[in-house]
Amino acid sequence: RVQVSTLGEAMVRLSPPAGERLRDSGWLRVHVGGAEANVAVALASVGVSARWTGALPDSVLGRRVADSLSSAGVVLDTVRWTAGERLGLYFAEIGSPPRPTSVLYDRAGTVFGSLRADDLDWATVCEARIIHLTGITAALAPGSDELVLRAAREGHEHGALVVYDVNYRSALSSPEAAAAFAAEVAPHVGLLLCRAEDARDLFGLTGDPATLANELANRLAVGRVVVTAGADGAVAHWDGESFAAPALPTVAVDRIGAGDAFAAGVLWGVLDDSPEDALRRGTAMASLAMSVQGDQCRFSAEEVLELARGTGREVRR
Ligand code: KDG
Repeated sequence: RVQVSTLGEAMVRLSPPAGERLRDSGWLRVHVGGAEANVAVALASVGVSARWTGALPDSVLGRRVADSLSSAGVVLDTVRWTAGERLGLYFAEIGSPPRPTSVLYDRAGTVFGSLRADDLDWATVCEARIIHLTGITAALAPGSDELVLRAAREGHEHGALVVYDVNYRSALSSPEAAAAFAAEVAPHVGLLLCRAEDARDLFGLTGDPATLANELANRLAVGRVVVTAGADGAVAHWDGESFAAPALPTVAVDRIGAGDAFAAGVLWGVLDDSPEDALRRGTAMASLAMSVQGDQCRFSAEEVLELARGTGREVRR
């Protein structure tokens, strides 16, 4: 049994070198991404056992994704391998002020989009303390919403804590559809993660992050809600109590995947039953993730905890 089980689409990301634009760069660097896979990699890197479930084409690209995840220690025993289908791709131009990061998806008709609930062995997928799901997966293709709902229901029935990260992507669905799906999955969810801007744009809520967390908990009837507010840190509404942690300073080299690193830190704290550690580890992992290129956060527990504790001492290796 692993500690955390995640389900979602993994993709290859292609991005020009820092300081170059997609429209005219001659080089594209390859990274592996996918929100749920990123969470699994970040957890495995700190020593928390993690499984990623998804679908991969039986091709050099599918194997490249699998190699990248398994090199971090992620368990891949439930992955569905299929011949002749395509892997999702995306192109990312990493911004640098004043130029924002921009993303272009090429993920229509991918192998993950044809994955259906009956293709998976739910007893194995749910053999975990936590099942981590996101709104990205639900919005991928017709039928993907059913897959996420089934995962949440199965996870709940198998006694796992179901974590749902709203993780809204405007390229995949409307705010109304994302809010409606969050309400549909909520009865199975024990911990909801949501960006402050998504709480405002999807659910029409107002106020500071702590108010947003309380309102979301009431609206969706979920006992634990964590709201992230970028440079303003993160807050939690946790079984009726409130907690907060500031964002840690970072030089953002690449912001993609920071939210997944945050989610991994939160899950790690949840496993230790500590909302304070959840927020501190989450903000530490988000800031570390932003300091390196690529979607995945591959820092050791020692590196994360050192930052989370604020010792700030120089590490000599
Ligand atoms: O959070 C990072 C993800 O956005 C990235 O890895 C790609 O899963 C992805 C997505 O759907 O945007």
